[in-house]
Amino acid sequence: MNNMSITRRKFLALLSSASALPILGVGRAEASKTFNADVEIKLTAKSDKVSIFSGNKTQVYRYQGEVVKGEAGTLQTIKGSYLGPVLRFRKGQKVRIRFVNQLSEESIIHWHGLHIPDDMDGHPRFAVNGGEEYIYEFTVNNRAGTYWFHPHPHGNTAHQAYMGMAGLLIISDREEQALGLPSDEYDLPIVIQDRSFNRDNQLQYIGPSMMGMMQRMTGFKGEQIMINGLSDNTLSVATRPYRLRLLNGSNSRIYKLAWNDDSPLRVIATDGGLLENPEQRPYIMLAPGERIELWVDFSRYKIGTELTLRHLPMEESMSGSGMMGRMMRQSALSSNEGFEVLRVKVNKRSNTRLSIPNRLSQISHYPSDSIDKHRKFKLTMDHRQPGIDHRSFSMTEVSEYEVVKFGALEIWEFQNDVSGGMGPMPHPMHVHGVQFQVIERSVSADYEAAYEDVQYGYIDSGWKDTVLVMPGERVKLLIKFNHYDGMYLYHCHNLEHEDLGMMRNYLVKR
Ligand SMILES: [Cu+2]
Repeated sequence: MNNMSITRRKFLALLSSASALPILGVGRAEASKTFNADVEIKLTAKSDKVSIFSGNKTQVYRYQGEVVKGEAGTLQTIKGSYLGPVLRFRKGQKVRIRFVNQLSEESIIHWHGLHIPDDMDGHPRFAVNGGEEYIYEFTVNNRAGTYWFHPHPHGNTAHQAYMGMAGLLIISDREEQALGLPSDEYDLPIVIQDRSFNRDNQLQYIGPSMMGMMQRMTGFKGEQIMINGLSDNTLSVATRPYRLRLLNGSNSRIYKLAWNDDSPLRVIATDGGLLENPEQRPYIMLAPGERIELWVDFSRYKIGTELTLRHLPMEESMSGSGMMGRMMRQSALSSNEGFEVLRVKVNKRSNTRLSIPNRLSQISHYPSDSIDKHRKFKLTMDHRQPGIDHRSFSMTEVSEYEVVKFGALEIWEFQNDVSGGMGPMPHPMHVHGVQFQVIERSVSADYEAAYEDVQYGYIDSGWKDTVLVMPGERVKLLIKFNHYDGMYLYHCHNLEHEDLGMMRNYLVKR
């Protein structure tokens, strides 16, 4: 634990015992008078009970939302779900979010994918204790797209997210609205998570045992798929086109998704919004933290048709469930055998005919001759210690190699050269504060055969903030650091890896 945060916490504790009132007046615990918010919401993190199954209610942690200022549609609660509300913002809006932590542990919210100042980004150095608040104020700068929010306290992100703390953040803009894509009840979130429950309907997570330590090294894998925080994975649809917004909100499970009738998937957007043109794939890879939007036209199916979106069997080395997973019989859902993720019932007639636009948006491409720096980061799995270049997270530490000049255009290359005794592990790498472009992937000879099984499922043509780096793979990203200066994170989005320290700061300096 770092000195600064202890001091800060002690200070806040002093204040709290003195006044017994909500803490105000420290750092970002107070709303700024000069920031005229268009939208203001309150998000409370608390322990709660939800009826997920019949019988006993399930103890969860969840975000409960409330619109303080703005349209009621800013916030959409999913009935019966443990997930937080869907937040809907428009590009250019000024947003204030009052985060109230009513848990008995520290937490902070990260707005995954957004271009916002570093003290708004939910870095763990800003985590607040139970009973404390954090005020976020930022302008929505991003393009239309499917973003999300989740906790980011160091060492405890995986558990809090697992207990239910996550929600979608959907941004719209004029460019997107002009396309007339399916909207309202035809624009649906599909948050995919795996969870394990005991006989009393309570969530089971990794224990503190030796076995637990090993499970952490591979990442948690659950025994059941939850869609949008509900145990029912069935979607009723009409015979018309839909926009499906998929988020892999799982702690560590990677999905290889395909329709059971072999229809190709038509992808219209990635993490950072719309692609230039729709892309077609036989299957798509979706790693923790990644989003993908699909255009699905159900008009060609007869009423009564049942379809499933399945996870296709994956090579052990690519799924990260490998030897360790088998040894521990970690999960009833075998990544190597495949399973059902989403069931779709076509049961409503609709005469709405829409065709998928050929041209979705304009994506600016950087001139490749103006690259300021090429940084390489090795993803390392030392003895019980996942890291980046053999370094692990330290709250405010930035090495010289991690200082970036504001405005620079850089290549960041993540290298998953398998070494050490833990066996091959995929790592979905997330860089905070930016959207990047994937410009090159290569794979070592040892993994070529297994890689053949996943490589057609990548969508690399759009903006991304999280990229899957498979065992033996090297991925080059093009990133322009021209949004804000300050200290941000880059890390593995396998949440157990992240908590174990596979995370580092980088500093953008003017
Ligand atoms: Cu990882």
